[in-house]
Amino acid sequence: MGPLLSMASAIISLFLLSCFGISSTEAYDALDPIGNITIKWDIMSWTTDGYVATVTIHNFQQYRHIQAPGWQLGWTWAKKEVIWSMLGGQTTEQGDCSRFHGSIPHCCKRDPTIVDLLPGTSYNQQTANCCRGGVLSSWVQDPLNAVSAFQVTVGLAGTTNKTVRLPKNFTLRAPGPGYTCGYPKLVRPTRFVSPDKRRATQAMMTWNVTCTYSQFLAQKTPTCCVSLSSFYNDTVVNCPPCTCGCQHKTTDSGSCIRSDSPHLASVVSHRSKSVNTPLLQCTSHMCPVRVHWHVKLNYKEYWRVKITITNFNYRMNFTQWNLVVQHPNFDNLTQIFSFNYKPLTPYAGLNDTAMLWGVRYYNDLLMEAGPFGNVQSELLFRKDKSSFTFDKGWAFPRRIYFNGDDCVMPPPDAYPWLPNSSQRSVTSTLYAAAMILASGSLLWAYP
Ligand SMILES: *[C@@H]1O[C@H](CO)[C@@H](O)[C@H](O)[C@H]1NC(C)=O
Ligand SMILES: *[C@@H]1O[C@H](CO)[C@@H](O)[C@H](O)[C@H]1NC(C)=O
Ligand SMILES: *[C@@H]1O[C@H](CO)[C@@H](O)[C@H](O)[C@H]1NC(C)=O
Ligand SMILES: *[C@@H]1O[C@H](CO)[C@@H](O)[C@H](O)[C@H]1NC(C)=O
Ligand SMILES: *[C@@H]1O[C@H](CO)[C@@H](O)[C@H](O)[C@H]1NC(C)=O
Ligand SMILES: *[C@@H]1O[C@H](CO)[C@@H](O)[C@H](O)[C@H]1NC(C)=O
Ligand SMILES: *[C@@H]1O[C@H](CO)[C@@H](O)[C@H](O)[C@H]1NC(C)=O
Ligand SMILES: *[C@@H]1O[C@H](CO)[C@@H](O)[C@H](O)[C@H]1NC(C)=O
Ligand SMILES: CC(=O)N[C@H]1CO[C@H](CO)[C@@H](O)[C@@H]1O
Repeated sequence: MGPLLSMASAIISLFLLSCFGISSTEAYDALDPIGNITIKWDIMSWTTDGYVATVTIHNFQQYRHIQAPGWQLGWTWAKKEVIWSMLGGQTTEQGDCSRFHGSIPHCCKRDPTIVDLLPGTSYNQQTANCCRGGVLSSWVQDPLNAVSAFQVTVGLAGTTNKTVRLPKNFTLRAPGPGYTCGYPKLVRPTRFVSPDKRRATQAMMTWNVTCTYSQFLAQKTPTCCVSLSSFYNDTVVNCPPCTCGCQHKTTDSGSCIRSDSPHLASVVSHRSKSVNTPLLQCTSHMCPVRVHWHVKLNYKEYWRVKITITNFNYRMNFTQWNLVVQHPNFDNLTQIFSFNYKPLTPYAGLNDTAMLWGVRYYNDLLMEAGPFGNVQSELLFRKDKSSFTFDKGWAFPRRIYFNGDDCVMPPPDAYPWLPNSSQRSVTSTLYAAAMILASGSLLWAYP
């Protein structure tokens, strides 16, 4: 069964490559082909030695978000510009301002790094869309919070649209690597329409910078894996061993703690170490996150899947997590329980990909490892007689992303089999059919 699946995906990739002329080394995501983060600079007014600009970060990515501790934006000034003051954001370092007397700039570095302010910042330090600790929601989950903004007052800069030099070398960290930003491009000055729509103003000058994400740049090791099971076979196919690392090492990278360890409570509550170093529960795969796909029930017209996402990191809560799942039956998804759902249709006519995420205040927080460190949902699919089968691993997902990162699947030849599907004999096929019918009729009796 394995070769068929991988052949199909190879053919699809080839098709995408030839149709869209994409090289696989580029930062390109087939499921979100135009996804990007756009940084827009609007010069709102001129000052005696520079300008005041509003910088807006729009997350146009369907499912990739930036969670705490938030984004970090950097650039290199073209000349000797300084930042006199900021609202709604701050630079991480002031740099050397020793040449200034009297008023001291907020930042004198040639390559400043900006971070968002924290929630609860006093009103006189705020701007619209600031002060969320650098958290940017994904476009699909929460477009209102997919934007972040701050204001900079720039000095020793040009004071007309002919003399301003655009900053160079934009960098966006989330806060780790992964994003690559292009050159700033002058665009038509932004128009701002007043809330009552009776007056429009416009920026003096506007430029855009587009940043795209590449998982390849972001990290070397995977962070998520997929395990599989089904009602028709007792075997639970676990994540491949050592998917995200191997335990047993004494080094920090392979360290983990057993969930039954007597020291667990004290190690977990001991938070003196950087909050960002994961503390993993020991597993054979050592992934911080596992997605389990269980083919649960078979009805006459429908079939049912249970998805469980488990967090194995004792030091991480995932807020606003999301899942992207590819399976050919998503075009006939009938019902989904306790998760939000939106079809992703990157290509016209292809409706096999779904984005799933938690329900606000119910399960949008995937808690740290432990008894509450999981979220689950069930999906009900309507069978399309022309394609539906439990054979050849068809009922399992083709691809899963957690928070935009690819989850490693078990090899297709390890998928749970239909009983005796290896021997293509009439009896085994009949047996399989009978078993499926039997379970179907049983389930119909279920209320
Ligand atoms: C960035 O995303 C926006 C919104 O989807 C899209 O209009 C724009 O063309 C994208 N930019 C690039 C350079 O892909
Ligand atoms: C510049 O970015 C804004 C959003 O930040 C977008 O609405 C606008 O279309 C972009 N302009 C161009 C020419 O890409
Ligand atoms: C600069 O301003 C002039 C008019 O004041 C305008 O014609 C020109 O398009 C502007 N250039 C840019 C890059 O915005
Ligand atoms: C661009 O920024 C990166 C990282 O901040 C730095 O390593 C690189 O030297 C910079 N390039 C230029 C031309 O300033
Ligand atoms: C996760 O959230 C819970 C409840 O809000 C909190 O008690 C716990 O300290 C958080 N854990 C981490 C690692 O932030
Ligand atoms: C994709 O399938 C879902 C579930 O059947 C349906 O609700 C949605 O309208 C479809 N979308 C498109 C673009 O066909
Ligand atoms: C499944 O969805 C496709 C495309 O939306 C539709 O043509 C087909 O009739 C559906 N099948 C069933 C059994 O509902
Ligand atoms: C269940 O699937 C496994 C492959 O994961 C296979 O080795 C085993 O024989 C199957 N069990 C039955 C009863 O078919
Ligand atoms: C249920 C069933 O038919 N099981 C058979 C599967 O095939 C093996 C031999 O490969 C038989 O021993 C089982 O009885």
